[in-house]
Amino acid sequence: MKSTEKKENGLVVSDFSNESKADFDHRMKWWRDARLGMFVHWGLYSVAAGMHNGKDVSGLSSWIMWGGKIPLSEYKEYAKEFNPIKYDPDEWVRIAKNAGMKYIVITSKHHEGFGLWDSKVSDYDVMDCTLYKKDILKSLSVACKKQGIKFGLYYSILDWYHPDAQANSYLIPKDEKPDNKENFAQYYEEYMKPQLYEIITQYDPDILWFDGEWIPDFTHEQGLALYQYVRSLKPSIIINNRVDKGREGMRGMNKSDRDYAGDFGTPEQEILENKSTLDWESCMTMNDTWGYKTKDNNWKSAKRLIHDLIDAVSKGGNYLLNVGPTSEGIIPAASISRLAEIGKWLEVNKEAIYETEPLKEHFKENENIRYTKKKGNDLIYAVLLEKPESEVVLKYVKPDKDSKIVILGNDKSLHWTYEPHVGLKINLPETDIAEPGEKYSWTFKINGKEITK
Ligand code: FHN
Repeated sequence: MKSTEKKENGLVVSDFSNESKADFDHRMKWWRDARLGMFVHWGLYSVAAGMHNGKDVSGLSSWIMWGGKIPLSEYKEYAKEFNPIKYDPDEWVRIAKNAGMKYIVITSKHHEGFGLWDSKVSDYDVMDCTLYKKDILKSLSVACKKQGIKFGLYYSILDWYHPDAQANSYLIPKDEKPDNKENFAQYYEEYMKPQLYEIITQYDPDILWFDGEWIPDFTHEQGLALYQYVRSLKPSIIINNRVDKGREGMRGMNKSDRDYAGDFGTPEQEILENKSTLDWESCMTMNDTWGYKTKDNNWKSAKRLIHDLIDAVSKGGNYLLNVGPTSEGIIPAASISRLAEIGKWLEVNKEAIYETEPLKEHFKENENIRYTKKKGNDLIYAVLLEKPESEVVLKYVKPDKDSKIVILGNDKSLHWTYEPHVGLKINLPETDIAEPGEKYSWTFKINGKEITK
């Protein structure tokens, strides 16, 4: 074994800290090109759906055990009602693909501690305590592979079920919390890592999306070791920065006080204000909550979702858009209709999103214009978020001499002029560009170069 390796329960755990930039870029390539994924929050909280004992519980539906101060003995009863007879993994993957999503990340185990697979180290899972008794992760993994989209697993370090992880629980007042590091270390070694071994070796995920890393008992040293452990199980896997302790709140990027493990930052419910030299992915809900919540009908418009995608991609980020299926396994109709709109928009505009990178200096011209650039050539896209007037002036693009400029979805070559002190002036066609349904953007395709300072 190399000096950088050690054996753990028969697994040779390597040290990937010195991965070359070329190897890192190779591993991240599909993920960077993908740009758009589907997040799925599904668990016992989907049965509660924001209510407990007939009363609304405020806050995130995936936090109802905490928000409702529900004792574990009472909360476990929801497992008897978790029976997703309408769950159709092939249909879920079709919905994601039709929306132009290139990967799916599903909660294997959220903070509640309930597993959507048959774990050998736990009886708190879909096989041991529900009527359903089928391996949800397996069927979704198979459906993703069959339909050619990447498969990811979310795993919560925070666990409100396991007795050795309880000191992080809401039930113990802060000043009464015991020093639980020893017990948590046991949970980490004898429960968490075996579960990760199970879900990685059995379902072959392309992404491991950790969460719940903020708890006091979980340490930076454990985070560093956890990254190496997961990469050793599948060297090509991509792991978010919540595997360690670097994340700076909901902005999701790592603090700069030291090196932290993790391949990409995870802004949550927000999009970075500017580009970053690091990889990042904004995870966002379509309404106000992650898990299904009967009374949460505060749905964002398709226009807002599409504009968020454009904004993230213009700054070099990915967009992980969430759905919260019901306990029967149905993705809400309001989510499906928005995903269909996103898919229709991408059918026309996908070349401005997939396999793109930000411009060197300018991701936007003003609040109404975002730029993207095709990787490896001089194709620049100026995406107007609101309907332009009779002409558009772009200050940061100089077209190649004979560049044909079109609006995606219409092959009509537009008249344009370029003067250094004015910029690129594009005349719009008199007649509106016919396109089925609502128009969410006007994407100008330009062969040219960015004008930098
Ligand atoms: O507490 C979780 C929440 O339920 C949800 O899973 C989000 C998604 O990133 N993460 C945590 C909140 O930051």
